[in-house]
Amino acid sequence: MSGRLRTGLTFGWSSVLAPFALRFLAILALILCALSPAAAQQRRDREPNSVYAERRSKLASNIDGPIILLGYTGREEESETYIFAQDENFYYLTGHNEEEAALILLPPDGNKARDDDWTGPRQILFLPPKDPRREKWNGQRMSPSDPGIEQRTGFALVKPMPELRATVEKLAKIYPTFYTVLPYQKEMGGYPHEKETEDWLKQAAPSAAIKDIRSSIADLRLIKSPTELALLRQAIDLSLDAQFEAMKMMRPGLWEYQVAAKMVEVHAMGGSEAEAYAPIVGAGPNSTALHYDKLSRKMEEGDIVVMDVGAQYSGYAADITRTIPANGKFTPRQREIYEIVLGAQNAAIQALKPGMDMCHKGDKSVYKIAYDYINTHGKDQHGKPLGQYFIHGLGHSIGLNVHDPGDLCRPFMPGTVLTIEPGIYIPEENLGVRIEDDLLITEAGYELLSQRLPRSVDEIEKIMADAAQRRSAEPKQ
Ligand SMILES: [Mn+2]
Repeated sequence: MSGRLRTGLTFGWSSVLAPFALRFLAILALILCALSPAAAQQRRDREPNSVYAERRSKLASNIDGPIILLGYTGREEESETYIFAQDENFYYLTGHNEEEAALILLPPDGNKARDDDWTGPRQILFLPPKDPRREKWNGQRMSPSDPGIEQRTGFALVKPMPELRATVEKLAKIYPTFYTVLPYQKEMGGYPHEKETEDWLKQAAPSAAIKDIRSSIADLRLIKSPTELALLRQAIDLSLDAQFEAMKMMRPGLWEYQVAAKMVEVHAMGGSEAEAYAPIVGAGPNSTALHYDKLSRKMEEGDIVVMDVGAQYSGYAADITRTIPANGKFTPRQREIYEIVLGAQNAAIQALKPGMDMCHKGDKSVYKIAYDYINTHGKDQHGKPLGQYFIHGLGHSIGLNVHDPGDLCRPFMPGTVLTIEPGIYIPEENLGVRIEDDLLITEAGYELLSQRLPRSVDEIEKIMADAAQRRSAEPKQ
């Protein structure tokens, strides 16, 4: 989008600027590019420092060696439009969203293998030294020499990045085991960032065994804190606002990208820093492609439109889908399929409570409840049951990632936030329907966080009809 914007600006300026000035601007842009590969955008909000500190203590409480984590550098991507977003696990433990940082967490004093003279703080944050030249381009960054940096970051000790290596070398003389987030796709070599961290650690502490801390962090991330929940509610609220706007504007003749653009605008104007994922607006045949993101079709009379679009707010992702008719009125067949998906969603939602799961088998599975509902209601054009057209899982955790880490077969626990999103996709009928809502598991059962956005055929048709009436009453431009 900003690529297009930039082109527009250049055209506008070319009429008033002499060519040499344009060349100067181009060179300036190149310099800018080289100096600031990524923009760091301040998140609107974050949790209190005490919450991050508590998480760190919990994580370090039952291990026998230091945890070393490196944040992203901001050089993960060279595109000019890239907006820096911290590595999720690093962010989860620090709330720190700036380039180049590292974290050392030491286990409680009693857990060390050898006696030593380590008497300093057991949670250390490393930040880049102050660089006034770079700050002229990128704005202020936190640095270890800032007055009050400890209170600001919530760490008892903040050291300059260049001291990280010596600190790790010193710790390697005390602890035989180190922990970090190891690459988990072993066969593919893992993500570059995690592989780089592992390689760096192997060099800095060659004698140490390196163990994976990923699943322990994932376990913590599964249960949301009250402040995380508040951020998730904001992301969900903005996403619901956007869905309402999409329902109101929807009509044949619009392009998929226009609907997506309106939804992104609603998110951004409401304070969302980024989309939780690439917007999916798929009409007609595109409704049957699960992650359709080309957005290139002009909506036609009779099209059904799947809109799977979610905002991110202060790092937290919503994930909401509604499926509506382009012209405001479901056909009988669209309505039939829609109501089967809705019935399956309601059946699964009503069964949500601690102890149930989303496994594909077993008698605690809400996936099975949704699947069985779909498979025993309605038929395809050949008289076959519809289960074969429900081709994805029933849902997933959301949080810092739209697909937050979490084992689907693990029993639900209070504090988990997840999606319930059954779907039926019949390509030969150009008919795809998905309905996706976000829910919190509570002690008593669940809370439907996206309650405010209607799901029934009648309510959707009413919203669309009212909006169409208002549109026709407006004076034509
Ligand atoms: Mn989803």
